[in-house]
Amino acid sequence: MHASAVSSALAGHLAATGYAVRPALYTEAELAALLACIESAPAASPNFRRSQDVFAIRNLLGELPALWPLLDTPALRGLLAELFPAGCHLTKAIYFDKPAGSNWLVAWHQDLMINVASRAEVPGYGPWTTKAGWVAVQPPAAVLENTVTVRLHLDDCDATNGALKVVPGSHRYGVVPAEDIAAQTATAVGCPVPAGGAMLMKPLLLHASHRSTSARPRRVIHLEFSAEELPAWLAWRERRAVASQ
Ligand SMILES: O=C(O)CCC(=O)C(=O)O
Repeated sequence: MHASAVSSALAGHLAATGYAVRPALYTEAELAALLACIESAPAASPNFRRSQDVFAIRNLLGELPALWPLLDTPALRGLLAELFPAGCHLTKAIYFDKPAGSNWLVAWHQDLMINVASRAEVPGYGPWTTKAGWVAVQPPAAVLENTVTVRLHLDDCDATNGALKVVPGSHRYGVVPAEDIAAQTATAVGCPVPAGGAMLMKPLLLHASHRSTSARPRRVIHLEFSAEELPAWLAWRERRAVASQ
């Protein structure tokens, strides 16, 4: 099939349903190198959060700069070129482990906030939150609509170890008031992803995950990419240029 046909198929599927699974984005050897890099992290900064139920590293590429050259493969570049033919940048990177038997469950929600360098009053931006020095704001829907989350799975993931559940098409509902979310979840589906594969997701897609009943971990590198530039006075907290193919 011609590359542009593949491109429009993936972008079209994502536009229609709000999510997609791309298996085998990284090879076993690439996964091993990513895991070795993460495991070598000194874990000394407040951006590391470790408990019995979750291990998370936020500002992942700031904490572990050696990870980006391992992530920035021709396969990732090809995927991003399909999703953003005119180019994009990375806006956020987090690592999450939902360890074996974890009780961490995530309630239904949309990803409404972006991290910015500092607060500035700009029409259309708000509400704001500040937590442990991190400033986040809800941008206009256009910013969220032009963002794709790539969740790279480092382990086989199914319903027993916390695969995301999503409501197909719900990214087209706009911002759903918290009290209306439960009524929208009857058509939810699970999203199993094999190790080395990625789940792609629009931030406005309703999603949730169960606690783990498995003996397997569920390690994920969560990367957000956007084609949107923020208005003057605002800057993405973790912005990183992404080379085109
Ligand atoms: O990884 C999960 O189980 C949930 C993560 C999530 O909901 C999010 O990143 O918004």
